[in-house]
Amino acid sequence: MKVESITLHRVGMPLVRPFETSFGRETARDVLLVHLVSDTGEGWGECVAGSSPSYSSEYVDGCVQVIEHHLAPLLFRAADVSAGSLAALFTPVVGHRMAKAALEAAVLDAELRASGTSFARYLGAVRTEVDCGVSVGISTSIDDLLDEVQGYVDAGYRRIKLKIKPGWDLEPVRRVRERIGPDAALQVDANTAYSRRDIPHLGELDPANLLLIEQPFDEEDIASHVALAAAIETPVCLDESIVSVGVAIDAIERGATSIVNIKPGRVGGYLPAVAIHDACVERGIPVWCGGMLETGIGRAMNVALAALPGFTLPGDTSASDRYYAEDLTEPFVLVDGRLRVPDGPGSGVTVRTDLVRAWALAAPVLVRS
Ligand code: NPQ
Ligand code: MG
Repeated sequence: MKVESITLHRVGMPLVRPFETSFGRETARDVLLVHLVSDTGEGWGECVAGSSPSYSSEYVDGCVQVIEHHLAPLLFRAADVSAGSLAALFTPVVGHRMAKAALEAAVLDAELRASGTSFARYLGAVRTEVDCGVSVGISTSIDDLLDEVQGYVDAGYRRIKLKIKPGWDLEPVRRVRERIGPDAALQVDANTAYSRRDIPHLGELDPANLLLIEQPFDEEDIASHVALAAAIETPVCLDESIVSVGVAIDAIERGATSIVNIKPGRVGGYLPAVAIHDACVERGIPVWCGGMLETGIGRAMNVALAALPGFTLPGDTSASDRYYAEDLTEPFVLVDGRLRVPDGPGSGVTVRTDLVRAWALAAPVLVRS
């Protein structure tokens, strides 16, 4: 395709309840959308960066800058753009994977809509529905946490993930385990809040019989995760650290991670995400699809990815109403703890452009050649 224009929309999505992690508390999702127009049709992509550089170094204003001034010009200059050509086309720009992934999603959506192919089919999905888990934020009290968890259990979620940090770990985990029973799937996510000297403390989570502990240490500190994995029973799972297929293989081979969280935004797109999936399957490493509080646009694509054969653990691909009272697309609804994989062309969902306009935080940025 020939890319004709890219419009960047910044939308403020109110959250149904504040979401607190070890790195901060969010009451609204400040989301960047990419609307791409080409000679063969249009596509939408969602950028997973947050408004501040706290989950990773990327953030919305930075993504707008790098897309407008560095990535979009590469797209406009290319005679023929396809999703498969983007890795090579974007090599002049180092890093900025979330910005690249948002453009890749829009290119893929346009390409697949034009050929009448779904994301699921294109990526290699083998399921028509996916098991869903839910990520539960740090709460104001253990009683409030137990109430929130009970609500998700009642809604049918097949796995609970608790956000933890120093001072909010052993006791909340113990109480939630007691509430949901010994066989319920439970895991924790620290978002890098601990350091190597906390290894003995993290070992005290072992009796909770967790599926995994996600990213306790710094993104760049693979060695401490190796040490933790050797010291405790709970499987270690990396999230923030896994930025490429190379890092994934390195972390697996060093024994830093025995399960991998795959987020397309973090790794530069759906094609790199599939490459990591394939590398993990080859090495017998289970994967699951992470979440970044996506609207229906990113959620639709994530659900398609989560239908690949190596995604054997429930993901953070929750229903729309976990985060939003009203979604930017038709809502994703949990049925028996699962979401249906969209099968229409492209992402298979329709963007509600009236809401994109109504909830805009800034004037759209139109970029063209
Ligand atoms: C994680 N997600 O697995 C992330 C962290 C996260 C569902 O737990 C704005 C932008 C808010 C990015 C909140 C879940 C965010 C964000 C949480 C990422 O580590
Ligand atoms: Mg995480």
